Amino acid sequence: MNRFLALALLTVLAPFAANAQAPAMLPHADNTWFKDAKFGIFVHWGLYALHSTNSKGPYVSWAMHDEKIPVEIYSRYADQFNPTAFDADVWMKMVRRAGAKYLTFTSKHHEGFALFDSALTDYDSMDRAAKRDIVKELVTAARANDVNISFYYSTLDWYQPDFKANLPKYIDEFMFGQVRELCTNYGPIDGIWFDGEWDHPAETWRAEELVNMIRSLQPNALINDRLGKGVRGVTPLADFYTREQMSEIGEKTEAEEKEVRPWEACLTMGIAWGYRRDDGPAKSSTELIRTLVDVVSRGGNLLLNVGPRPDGTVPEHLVARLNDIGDWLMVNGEAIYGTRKANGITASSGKLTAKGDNLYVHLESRNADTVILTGLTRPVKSARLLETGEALKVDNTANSIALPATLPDPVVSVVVVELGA
Ligand code: FHN
Repeated sequence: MNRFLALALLTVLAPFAANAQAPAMLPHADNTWFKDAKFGIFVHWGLYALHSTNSKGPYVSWAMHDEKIPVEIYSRYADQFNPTAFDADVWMKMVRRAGAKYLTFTSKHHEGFALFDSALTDYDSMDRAAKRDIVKELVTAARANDVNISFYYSTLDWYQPDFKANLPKYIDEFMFGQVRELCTNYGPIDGIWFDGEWDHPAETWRAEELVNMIRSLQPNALINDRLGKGVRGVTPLADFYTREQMSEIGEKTEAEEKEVRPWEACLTMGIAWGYRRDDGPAKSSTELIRTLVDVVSRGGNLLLNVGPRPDGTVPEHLVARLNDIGDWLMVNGEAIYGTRKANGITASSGKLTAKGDNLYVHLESRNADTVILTGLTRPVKSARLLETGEALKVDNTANSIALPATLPDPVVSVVVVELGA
């Protein structure tokens, strides 16, 4: 074949050859349940809970790294981790009592210890002291309590020798293998929450193949954006974007403004993600409820973290805060669940959510006699306090709503504004 013809064929066929290599990306999962749920509970639990008794670092789940504990020493915790008081049903009832709709659980954190029965290692909760498949117990309890469940999985692994010695082999055999186990052995799941991605680009992690594998095994599972260095909040592979702690939650991003993807803010109540005996003063229930309202008003979800003790119990001061949030949601959940951003509309005070014909004005305090709405394209039909049902006077010329002398809830009071045709 002469060179000219070969070149011509190559030019014509090259795009097809390239496509033949790149796997056709499977469709994104339906994210409606996630956008409606608004509030989830994050649980960080692993061997680091045991180490917390003498950890000095702010991130106890990083103790092995920060305190330079040799693997052979740290891994001894696997033969001490025996959570006799762990009851998955108690956790799920805690989730529901908080008014949360889903739980995201650390199936394996950076320490490398799997809280599920993995055929790829005996460094897991089934093969060591606990002799339990924690993930399996949580999935069973989640289904029994109508709680959606996602698995956090750290691609970073301080235990597996190949992570340092032969990363491609670790990725191909161990990481892909364990994610496949999580997507195969526990029935339908609602999400995979990757973490620990920051040292390597998405190509190194083979992110497209990984996402495709998950979608082929779990078509309804939502996948987050921690798929490679620098792709958080931008990768089109993800079903939702993540933010972390108050510093990131405060940032308004273009992706948020343009609603490119749903987003989720994960937050600790104290300092550490995992259990830490001296975790310092936890955020108040008021701050947590107001953070939930802020995040939801901007189109996001709040994933609020607890770090259970080594025995499987959750510190009481954290449960108390979850119950306070649940109490507030019992009264005001209509203004949170299933809502969306009130695009194009602003209120003279408070934060807005929208659902159907209603706008919800979330007021932390009463700093004026009225609330004025701008950007409305429909007239205000009526207004009332959500908690008490008290009708509020409406001025349709000014699109203003008169507030009562005192608001019912010192944390956040909600005004329901019904819009006319
Ligand atoms: O290093 C982890 C940390 O322990 C925790 O799991 C958070 C939760 O998003 N993620 C990493 C820090 O960004």
